Amino acid sequence: MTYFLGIIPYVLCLSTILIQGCRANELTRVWWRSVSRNYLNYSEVTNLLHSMEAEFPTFIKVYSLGKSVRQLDIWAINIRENVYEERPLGIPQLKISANIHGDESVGRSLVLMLAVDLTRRYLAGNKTSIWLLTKADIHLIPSINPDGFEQILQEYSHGHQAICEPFLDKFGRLNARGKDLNSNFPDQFEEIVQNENTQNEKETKNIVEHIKTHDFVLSLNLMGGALVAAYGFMSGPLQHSRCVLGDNHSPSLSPDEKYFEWLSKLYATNHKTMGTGPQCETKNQLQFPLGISNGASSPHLSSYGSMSDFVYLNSNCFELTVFVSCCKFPDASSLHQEWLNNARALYKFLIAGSFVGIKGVFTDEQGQPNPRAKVVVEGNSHHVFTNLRGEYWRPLATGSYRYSIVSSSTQSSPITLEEVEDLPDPENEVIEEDEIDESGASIFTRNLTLLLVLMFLVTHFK
Ligand SMILES: *[C@@H]1O[C@H](CO)[C@@H](O)[C@H](O)[C@H]1NC(C)=O
Ligand SMILES: *[C@@H]1O[C@H](CO)[C@@H](O)[C@H](O)[C@H]1NC(C)=O
Ligand SMILES: CC(=O)N[C@H]1CO[C@H](CO)[C@@H](O)[C@@H]1O
Repeated sequence: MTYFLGIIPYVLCLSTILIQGCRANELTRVWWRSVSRNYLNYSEVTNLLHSMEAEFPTFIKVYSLGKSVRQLDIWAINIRENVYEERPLGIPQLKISANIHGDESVGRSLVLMLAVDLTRRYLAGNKTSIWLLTKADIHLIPSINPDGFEQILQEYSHGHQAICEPFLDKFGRLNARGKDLNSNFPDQFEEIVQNENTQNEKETKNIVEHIKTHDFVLSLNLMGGALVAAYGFMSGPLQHSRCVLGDNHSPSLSPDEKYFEWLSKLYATNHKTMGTGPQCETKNQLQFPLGISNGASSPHLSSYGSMSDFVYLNSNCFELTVFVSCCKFPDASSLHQEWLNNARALYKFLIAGSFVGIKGVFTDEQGQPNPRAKVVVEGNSHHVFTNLRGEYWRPLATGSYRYSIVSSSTQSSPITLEEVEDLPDPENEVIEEDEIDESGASIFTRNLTLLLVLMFLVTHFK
């Protein structure tokens, strides 16, 4: 009898843990079903994100970048362990955005699926998810142009009619004032050409402000209408005159072409079909044999005033643009397959972002952070700068590099030789116990084992 009473606390504790675990499981299952089978409209997304935040406030935070022209919020989902606390020193901020053209809808769903997938895997104790949530500060922006998306969703009644002809551009591509947001950023060739379309729109201003107030290291923007990973520059000295639209586009390469090519290949080869050959049949110009291309070199990818060129040239962040589907607005029933096509590539991108080439914290002799110092890699004319906390991240492809940090206020660092290694596989990495958040749900599984062992002991040693 006394023995029986003794196990009651364990049974109660076990059932609490089981019930909590089941609830989390059931919730993520419901969320997954809704994001992977339908195009969610603005209010559905708003509700989904707020329930995710309410259920898992320790690692999900939802915020708005500001409003669109029609007063819809441009939502961002911030995912990181202890997300309510200040970002730990040295943890890079990463960003994945989509739907800058409102009709390019696959990326929007992929970003939502990624948010739910990271959550459910993290709760189930998946090593890659835990690794990412401890080693990176992830910001996901499903829709930069919510007005455009609402418009196309209304036209095509929840995706029951696919819009597959590339570059149809009939509804929803532009924002509510008829502007193309991906041509709305200041461009490096601006002085040569008058661009009346630059930097006027609310959405663009919100994005620029977001970039300036964060320390993003690597970002990915998902577009549609082709199947290719496109790297900068997206504009060249030729494209700006709008009459040049033939095949005479030439590549416009950044000083970091080697890195961008590596990153594009990482995406394309980890995508189910992107890297394996010509994809979109309709037009010859849409065939990219390896699934990668310099943006400016293709008339269908190039863009004057693009977000990705702006990001690279005006912040410490490197941005890749991936066109994720030939069909911009496929039937919603294909969304799950699109996830299967892209999931591995999206995870690889996040791993690449959490493992950036050269990184560190630059301090002066007193150990104070040294902001605005220039990180100079030999043989490369593009520089990143240390931020207010002295942190820096310099994306570089595998190889060895000589670099130094040049500061005007204090002594610069000596030239250092740094080996950039291959990407790690988090599944084989050791995560130190003290890195894992105590309130994190992976504890469910560990304590469950602990409790079962305890119960076994109690029942066998009367
Ligand atoms: C969004 O979807 C919900 C549920 O399907 C529906 O009730 C609501 O009317 C939709 N909102 C708009 C603006 O279409
Ligand atoms: C954890 O999730 C990652 C990313 O989806 C996946 O590649 C990996 O196989 C998962 N690990 C296990 C053990 O299932
Ligand atoms: C309730 C409970 O037993 N919590 C424990 C779960 O496991 C972690 C470490 O594995 C402990 O620190 C908790 O006290």
